[in-house]
Amino acid sequence: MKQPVRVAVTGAAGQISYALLFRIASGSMLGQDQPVILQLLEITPAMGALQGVVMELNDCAFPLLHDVVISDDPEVAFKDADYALLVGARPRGPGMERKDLLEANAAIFSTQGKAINKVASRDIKVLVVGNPANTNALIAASNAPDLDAGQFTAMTRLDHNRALSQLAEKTGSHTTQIKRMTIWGNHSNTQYPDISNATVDGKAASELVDQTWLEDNFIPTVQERGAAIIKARGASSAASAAAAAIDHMRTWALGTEEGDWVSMAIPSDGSYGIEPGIMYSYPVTCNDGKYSIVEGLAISEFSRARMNTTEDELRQERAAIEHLLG
Ligand code: NAX
Repeated sequence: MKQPVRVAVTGAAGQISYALLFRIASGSMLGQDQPVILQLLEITPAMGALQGVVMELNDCAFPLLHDVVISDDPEVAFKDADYALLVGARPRGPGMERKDLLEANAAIFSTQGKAINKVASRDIKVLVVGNPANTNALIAASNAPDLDAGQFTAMTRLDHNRALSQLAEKTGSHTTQIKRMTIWGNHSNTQYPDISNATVDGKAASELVDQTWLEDNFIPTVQERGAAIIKARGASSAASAAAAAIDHMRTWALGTEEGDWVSMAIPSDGSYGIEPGIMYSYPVTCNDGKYSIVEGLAISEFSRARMNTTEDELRQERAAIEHLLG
C-alpha cells in the first residue's frame, strides 16, 4: 500500500462536497491502492455542519481514509496538500452584479492562492470548481508565485461529460464509444462544445449528425445544461459536478486513455491563437501526472468564431479583477 496523500477540499459542507468527499475517500479519485487524508476547509458558520459530514465519513469506515482534518483556516487546510479541490465560492446574491460576484470571489481565491503558495506541497495539483471557475483559478494561480501557474486548473469536465451524453443519446451509442470531444474556453454559456474531431465507434461524429442539430440543439443544450438542471431540480448540479471533479483529478493523476483526450481549463500558452493571461479550456492528454495540449487540430471558421467569443468573455472577466491579480 502507498503512503497516504493529502487532499484538501474547500466548501466541504456544501452540496457538491456532500457527493464528492465520499467518493474521494472510497478511492474513486486516486485508485484503490491510494490511501488519503482529507483536509476540509469551511467558513466559520459552517463548521457545525461540517462536523456532521465528518461523522458520516467516519461512519463509512472507508479502508482508504486515514484521517480527516477540518478547519476554517486555509493555512491548516492546505498544509502539505498534494491535491486541492476548491469548491467553495460566493454564490450570486439578490441584486448582485457580475462584477461584484467576480470581486467577492477574487477575495476568496486570492487568500486561498496565497495559503497554497505558503504551505502546500510544491507538487500540488489544484482544481477550481467554484464559479466563476476559470477566473477564480487565474486569481489563485497569480497569488501563488512560487508554484507553476500550470498547477492550477479549472473544471470544464462536467461540460465535457454533458457533451458526451448528448452526442451518445443522439447517435444511439454509449458515451464510452465517443472519443475526442472538446470543450473550448470558459465554464459558462459562452463555452464551445466542439465535435469536429470527435468519433463515435470510430466514425466521424460530424458525419452522423447534421449541422442544424449541432447549432440549434447540441451546442445550446450543453451551454445551458446548468440552468436546465436548476429549473428541474430546484438546486444546481451537485452529484454530476462531483463526478466530473473526480474524473478531472483522476485523469490528471493517472492519465488519459490511448487515442482519447479530455477537456481542462488551464493557463493559455498561445496555442490555437488564444492569447496568454487567461484560463482557457483546451483538449489535453495526461501522462505521468502532467497534461499537454493536443496541438495541430484544424480549426474551421465556425469553430474559430465560437472560440473567440468565449475567449473575449474570459478577457472581460480578467479585466474586471485585474487590479486584484497577485
Ligand atoms: P453550496 O452553496 O452548497 O456550497 C458551497 C460551500 O462553500 C458552502 O458550504 C460555503 O459555506 C462554502 N464556502 C463559501 N466560501 C468559502 C470560503 N471562503 N472557504 C471555504 N468554504 C467556503 O454550493 P455547491 O452547490 O456545492 O457549489 C459550489 C460551487 O461550484 C459554486 O460556486 C457553483 O457555482 C460551482 N459549480 C461549478 C461547476 C463547474 O462545472 N465548474 C458545476 C457545478 C456548480 O455550479
